Amino acid sequence: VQIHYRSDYRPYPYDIERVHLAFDLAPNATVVDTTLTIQRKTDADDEEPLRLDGVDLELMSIAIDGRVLDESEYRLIEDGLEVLNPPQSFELSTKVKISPDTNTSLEGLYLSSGKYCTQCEAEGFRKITFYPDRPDVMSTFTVRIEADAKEFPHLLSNGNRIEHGDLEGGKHFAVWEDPFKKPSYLFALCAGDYDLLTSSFSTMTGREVRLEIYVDKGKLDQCHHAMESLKKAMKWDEEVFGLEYDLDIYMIVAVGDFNMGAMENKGLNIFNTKYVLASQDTATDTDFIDVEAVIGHEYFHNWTGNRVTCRDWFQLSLKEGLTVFRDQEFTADQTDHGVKRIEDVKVIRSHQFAEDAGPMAHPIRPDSYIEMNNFYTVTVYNKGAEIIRMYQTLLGRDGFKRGLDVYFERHDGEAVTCEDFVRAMEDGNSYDLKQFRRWYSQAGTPEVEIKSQYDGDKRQITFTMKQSCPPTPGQEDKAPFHIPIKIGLLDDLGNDITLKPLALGETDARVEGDIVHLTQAEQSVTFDDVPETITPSILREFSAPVKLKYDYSLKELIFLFAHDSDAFNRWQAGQELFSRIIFGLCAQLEAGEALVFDESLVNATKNLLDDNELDGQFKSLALTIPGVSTLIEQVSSINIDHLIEARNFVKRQLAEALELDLLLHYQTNHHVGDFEQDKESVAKRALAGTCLSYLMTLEKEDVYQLALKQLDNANNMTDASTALQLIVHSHYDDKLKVAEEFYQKWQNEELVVNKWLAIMATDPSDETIDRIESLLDHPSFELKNPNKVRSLIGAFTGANPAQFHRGDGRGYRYLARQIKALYAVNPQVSALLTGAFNRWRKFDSARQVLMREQLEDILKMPELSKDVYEIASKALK
Ligand code: BAL
Ligand code: ZN
Repeated sequence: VQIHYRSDYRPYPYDIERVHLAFDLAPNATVVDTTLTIQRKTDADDEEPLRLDGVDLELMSIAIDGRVLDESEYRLIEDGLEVLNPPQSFELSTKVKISPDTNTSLEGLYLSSGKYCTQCEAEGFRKITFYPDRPDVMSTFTVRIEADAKEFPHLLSNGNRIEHGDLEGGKHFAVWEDPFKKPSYLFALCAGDYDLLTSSFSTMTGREVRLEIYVDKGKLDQCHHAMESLKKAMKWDEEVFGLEYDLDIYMIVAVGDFNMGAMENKGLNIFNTKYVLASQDTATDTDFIDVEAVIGHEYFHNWTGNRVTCRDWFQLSLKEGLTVFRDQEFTADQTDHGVKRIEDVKVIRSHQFAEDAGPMAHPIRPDSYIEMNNFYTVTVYNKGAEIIRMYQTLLGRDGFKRGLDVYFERHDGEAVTCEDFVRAMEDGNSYDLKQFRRWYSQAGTPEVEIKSQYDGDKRQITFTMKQSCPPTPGQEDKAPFHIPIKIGLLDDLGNDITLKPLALGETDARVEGDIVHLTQAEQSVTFDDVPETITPSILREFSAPVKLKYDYSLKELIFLFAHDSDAFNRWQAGQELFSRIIFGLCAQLEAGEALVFDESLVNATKNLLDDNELDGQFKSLALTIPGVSTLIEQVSSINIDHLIEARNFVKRQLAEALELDLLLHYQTNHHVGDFEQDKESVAKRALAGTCLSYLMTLEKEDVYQLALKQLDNANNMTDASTALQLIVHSHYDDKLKVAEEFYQKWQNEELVVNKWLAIMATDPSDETIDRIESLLDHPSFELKNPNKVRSLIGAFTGANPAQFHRGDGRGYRYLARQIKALYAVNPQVSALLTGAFNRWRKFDSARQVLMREQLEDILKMPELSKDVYEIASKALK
């Protein structure tokens, strides 16, 4: 296998000035005619052949300036083609044949439900034609598409349609021209018979932009939310960052078979249906927010990704970290900043911390890869967004904006590096980010240990802070990071006191406002004029992606849970209470003792429930016990059986102690009647669902009846799917009958069926594996469809710890069988599944053996895809 290294970067020796593509679409024999206008760069070696990438292409002809090449003038190489001794400046024409119908990888050009679509990021364009398929080669594209007029009335590509017309034999054509230079990964083509929703947006300079959303026939009524979201995103980017859209048309096409969530192709976004379609009946409140976020994300890429793109794929976080940060801010502005921050940090702590501590750990700017598709990770995306957020923390909102202005002024139309971004931030603010750059080069989650000491005579509190970062593959020792720690001090009434930092000596950390700058391995900071009863609130807003260790007393946690003005830390205090109690119970189980419940949670939870000032969404989050995957990352090794038992015990004990309160809050928040989707109604549904989920642990008939009633009477998918999940995951006798009725009702709504699959797969009961074995042959399932694989198999491995980690290894064997069935069909998605084994070293030795065996077995498979090979082999290293 070939390993690609960041340090190997060399500029491409040729400029591709223009690209002309002509597609004659046919399922098994699409012909792609390509003409490239090529100029060797002045500093390039003229002996060097012209190398083009190409995979699964059947070359039909090749010519230079109209003269057909003979076989001595070019050669086909592995995954490409070389033209030997090309002239200085020339037109290269190639004609290739491809087969979209048999392309199950969903990279390149493929058919989805009888419609053509493309996915070119990262390296899919090479499956369409021979081309330097790398992001630093930018060119202007003209695309001609020809197909049967009846079957494919819409023929779409990037930019503006400049020509169209009918052809003989019932065919028609369209020609598209994209005036903006772009790399091949932003190329897109769609052809099919869609329903179309149109609208328009008037930009800040008064230009009218036509907006179009193309979906499968019959789904038009599910596109209105996506359209409104697009308009909101366009407006938001103008208002917050002064960024305006640049073409006259913006198109979105929704497809059911898609590896990613969506793709930001210039002027022609292609979306997974999951992030376009939403209606009250079929989509949950979370789905509505996700659609808005992903529509925003892809739209924001137009500037952060398309206008300024990446030099090479090691720089992926340049566009993804930045664009995730932008979509997070967008959602926060549409919903609630505190709640959104909590949701985002949950992803970091459950998934990204796990990646950082496992065999695939990599810096947000990786140094090497075997398969680039394996690096569309929570580290590159979400930790990347945390790094961008820290610029805003360090430089302030205005400073961050100044840095971005410099970035766009300097690099519009260019393919650049993370280093270029850091420099723009530095130059826009005269701020030294030398040490901050380590966030780009060092992998792993830093640990910050803080101790406090109060001096009653001086009325001063001193914090000593130590940072360290565990070794990660290829990186034994880490240098200290620049870590901004947002801090608050609460007086005995829970009010924030004014911070008065003292500059005492060399080892003191710099403080600006409420940000302490931890830059050395060990530093301290002292605050003056502090009453003895102070409670510190550290790492507010999760101001840096680190693990904080501070020895809070139980009393302090309860106090913060009740009073912290920082929503994130208020929630965090509750989460820490839960964690402590759960790990305490694990210790009791380890010692063979009977479980004793710590009552300290009961009052704290009751007070939270009864707090009328608090938002229901926040309450719901605060009442949710940390998930198993988050808890696992808090300790070095885990007895999974004990962990699950302890976690369930806490939930049930709380439900018993607070039964009447939970019931009351369920009843006051669960709403029957007209459906509303304002913030308050969404919050009420969330809180009602959480209360009901506690009550269900009591296994009482009247609670089962409540859930059944909620399901039967639901006029929205949030209430329906919450109730269904609670019933299916319970011991209710007729749960399978209920599940079957739900399926029958929704069998023609693919996205709802996918929810049903996930609910079936995450049932913690012992029969689940039998059921999900047979679901593989159920009409609702299709191995070729990534959404279905993620719903059934992905949900099982990621959200059913009790059954995936069964002691008899059946969960592991189930997963391995699916990986083996899938790697040749869809390498990208099977690699994603393989990642579920990444944390195998955390478990007890018996499970370690069971998981290792499966990984070893997978590696023995013939012609294993390099995607899966990379994940499995690194896991075993
Ligand atoms: N660029 C791949 C999909 C996304 O991050 O928007
Ligand atoms: Zn993106």
